[in-house]
Amino acid sequence: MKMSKDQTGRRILGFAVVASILAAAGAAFAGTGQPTPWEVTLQGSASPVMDNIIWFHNFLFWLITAITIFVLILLIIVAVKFNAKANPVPSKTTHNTLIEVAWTIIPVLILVGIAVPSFRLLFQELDIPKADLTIKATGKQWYWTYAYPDNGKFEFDSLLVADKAPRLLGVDNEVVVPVNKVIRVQVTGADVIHAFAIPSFGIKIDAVPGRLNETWFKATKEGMFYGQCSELCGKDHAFMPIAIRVVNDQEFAAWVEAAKKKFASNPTNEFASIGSAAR
Ligand SMILES: [Cu+2]
Repeated sequence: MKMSKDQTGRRILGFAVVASILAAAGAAFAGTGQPTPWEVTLQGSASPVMDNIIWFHNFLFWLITAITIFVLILLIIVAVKFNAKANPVPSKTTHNTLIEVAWTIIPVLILVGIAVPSFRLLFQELDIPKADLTIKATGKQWYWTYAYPDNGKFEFDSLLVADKAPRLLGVDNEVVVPVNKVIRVQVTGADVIHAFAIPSFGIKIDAVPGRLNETWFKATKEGMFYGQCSELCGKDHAFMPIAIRVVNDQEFAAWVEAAKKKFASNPTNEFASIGSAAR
């Protein structure tokens, strides 16, 4: 008996230690806009939505941990106290009203407790605030095309550059957006279904041909943030990264002016050609 109690204690301690190490490791490696070696949890947040996704993830993690430990303790008690050797004459008890009411009500309360922040997060993701800037991302086999419909209507392709860091995430033309501004992202597909995803901003939305999907993010930190196409879309699915550079307002304005000139002659630029025809 004594040995078993020690074992139980040690098991619970072991579980708690592993859980704390995982949480600590997650905290230690968080904070970059790209995957890092030995990363064991979500990428660091750089948007209000991702802040809440991480909060919700941690909330569920500890809730699940508590429930799992509780069930483990019950199982251990049953196995130790009520095995045939320790308890040769079993009790004939069949019902206990208090326990039956409790094991119905408590799980319901737990589910309601999960549902409230879950729905709050869902509404935050889907209810797009008034946008400061709109960008349009079109998934193609196998690269992305970006347009800035309210900043000179230029358009450009963004392709993987094989030897550019970070590996498999570096591109020739990065998306540039201003910091602390609500960016509405319109997403569509030109050929097959792709998906536009940036972990640090907490967004992932399908790029479906013939359909215009919308999502949004507000980058709260300057720097580079990376994502990848997240829908199996063909042989180079793994080689169409998304690279977003978040800059301050002045840098963004300067970039827009430079981009208007740089991409003016882009043959794929339908907006520009419409604009020049009108002129
Ligand atoms: Cu794709």
